Amino acid sequence: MMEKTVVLIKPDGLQRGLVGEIMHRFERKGLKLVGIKMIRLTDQILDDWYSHHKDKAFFKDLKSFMEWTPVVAMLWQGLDAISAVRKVVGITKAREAEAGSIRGDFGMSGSQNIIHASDSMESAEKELGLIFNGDEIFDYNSSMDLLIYSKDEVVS
Ligand code: 3AN
Repeated sequence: MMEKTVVLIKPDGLQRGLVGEIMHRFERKGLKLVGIKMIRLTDQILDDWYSHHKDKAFFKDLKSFMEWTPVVAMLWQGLDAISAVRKVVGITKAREAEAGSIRGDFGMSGSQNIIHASDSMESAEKELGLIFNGDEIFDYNSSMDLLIYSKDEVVS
């Protein structure tokens, strides 16, 4: 299914100068960039964003970490993009993440783990709504589509 997924380059990724490297990986993978902006996350956004973590001991630290600097928010589109992007990102604890993934190649921490990616259709929809306005999401044809997908995949 053609999906959109939300990726955030977290404050540590921005500070470490990994923005270009991370975008390059998604571009080479064949995902299509349909939204991008820099945004400073607020308590209000993060309470909603991480509502599943609100009772965890690390919640307060997680919020202040995410508010440390602006983040780079991106919307990537592709066939089954949510799971494809999660594979490129790697598992939460970066020091155990598979080599070749972003966290596996660039991180050691389970909290300062460089990047966020939506983990389900529901979270992708929720996160998209928290970050992007309708006019910040772009639908366009890319000539790459015909190289990246077969004809029957492109129409699916
Ligand atoms: P992921 O980002 O891999 O989807 P989640 O949704 O379980 O992982 O966690 C969201 C964020 O919360 C993580 N990216 C990380 O920054 C932080 N986090 C998760 N688990 C822990 C933990 N045990 N200790 C500290 N921070 C954590």
